[in-house]
Amino acid sequence: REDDMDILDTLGIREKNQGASTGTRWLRSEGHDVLEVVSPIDGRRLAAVDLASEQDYRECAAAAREAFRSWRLVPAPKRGEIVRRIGEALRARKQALGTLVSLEMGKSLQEGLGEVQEMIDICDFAVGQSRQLYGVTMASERPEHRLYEQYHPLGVVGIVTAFNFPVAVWAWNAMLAAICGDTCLWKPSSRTPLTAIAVQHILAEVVAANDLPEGLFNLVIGRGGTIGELLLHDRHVPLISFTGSTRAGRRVAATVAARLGRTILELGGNNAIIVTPHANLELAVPAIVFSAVGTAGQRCTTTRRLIVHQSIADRVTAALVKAYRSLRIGSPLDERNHVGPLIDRRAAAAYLDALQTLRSQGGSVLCGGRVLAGPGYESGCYVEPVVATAANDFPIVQQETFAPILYVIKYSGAVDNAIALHNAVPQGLSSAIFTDNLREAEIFLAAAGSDCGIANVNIGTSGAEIGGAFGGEKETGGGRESGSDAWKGYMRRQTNTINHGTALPLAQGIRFEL
Ligand code: UN1
Repeated sequence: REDDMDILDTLGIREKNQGASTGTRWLRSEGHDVLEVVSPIDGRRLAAVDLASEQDYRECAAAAREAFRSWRLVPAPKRGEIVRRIGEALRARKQALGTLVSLEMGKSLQEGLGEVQEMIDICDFAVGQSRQLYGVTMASERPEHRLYEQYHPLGVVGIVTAFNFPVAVWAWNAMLAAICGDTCLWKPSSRTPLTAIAVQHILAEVVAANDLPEGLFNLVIGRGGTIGELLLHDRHVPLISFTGSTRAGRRVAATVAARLGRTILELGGNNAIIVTPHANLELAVPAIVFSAVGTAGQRCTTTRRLIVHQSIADRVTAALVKAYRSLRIGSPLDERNHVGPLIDRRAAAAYLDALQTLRSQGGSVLCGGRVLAGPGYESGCYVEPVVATAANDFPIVQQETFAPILYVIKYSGAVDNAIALHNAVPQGLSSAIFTDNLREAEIFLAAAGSDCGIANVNIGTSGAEIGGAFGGEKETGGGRESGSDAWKGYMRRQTNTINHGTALPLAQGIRFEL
């Protein structure tokens, strides 16, 4: 407990914290709401935050616009050098920040540290990318003309993140935005404000040490209904990158589209693993368990459906139930535990609701199903991971419940039948197949296979590396973040035609003579 308080102190978290900052400056306006932050581990109060006011938002937004004017002129590799230093600062704080992620959000310490590693990885990626903001040169149809394209900084990027990856998803966006010459306005989840404040303190050191403009990285902690709405409607914010539920994402998409702004949307997933008769179950079973119960089922990439061939369904289910019975549930700071708490009691209530709905729709729970009480579980946020039987078309199975509930669905016949079930949900984030059969694997990856943004073979649905583009189709929103060419989303493309001749030929052979 004292150690935990030391960690807060090391990271600059005080008893009471300001909820808005332009970099090194923390804003203090009058009349704001106070948010008490409680750990889902044991219900203990960690600290308080003064939520940003409308005035604070306006100050941060103005600072972001002003900083953009100079930051866009800094050569991209020099911007990369700053991101490299941010990566160094994160390396130095990995243990403390990873522990705070666990304390505030409740994921296991291993996963908390992994989340900070994901931040460091995207910093490294962005440093390299800063020398590779490539546009291409095309062949002009006109003589003595050159046709090419270039990428320019876009402006202020609004980043709205969720509680489940309170810092990594910010880093995916902000580190790319930074090398692209953009400035950032970050609205973290109001369920995980302290990790955001800790990151802002780390950034402040880099900003101060390198004489960077105030307004490069801005933080505004407030409620969706107020600060979120200001951000969505702000016509000086050309891009909103939003991670959250499909329901909230619809509102974001509509609001930003109405002002013809851009969005990157990372919304709900309803990820499945297909297990065929050709699967190596030694690999499949632990992969399914990690994908389904890791982060207590609160990743957007969590495996929620298992589509298993009927000939092996009983064997796989029995192995899963056995593995689930051996899971240790408890404080995520104790490394012996596999499963920590859900984010809050509301999430635990939603878990119970989903199970009740499942039963009423004809499913049955094979193991788990209780919210735990008693010593170690006083916060009321710990739940037993569930394996349940279900049909793919149950309304509850069509929906994302942010809790460790795995629906086992049987298929018969060829792999095409499994793929048909797999794709028959509204969401399209991540997917996987376990098979050692080449044809099955390739059918799953081909055009008529998985309809998700991520499709894996012989690994689970969660735990993507930062090097690939991350995102999904259908109700997942279509956005791509992190690796590959996701950086292009943070820049504006310009096509340039240059005439170095002495005549004025027109395209399409049009003649226009004066
Ligand atoms: C999320 O759940 O919002 O692929 C992101 C994964 C992590 C990121 C998940 N690297 O599971």
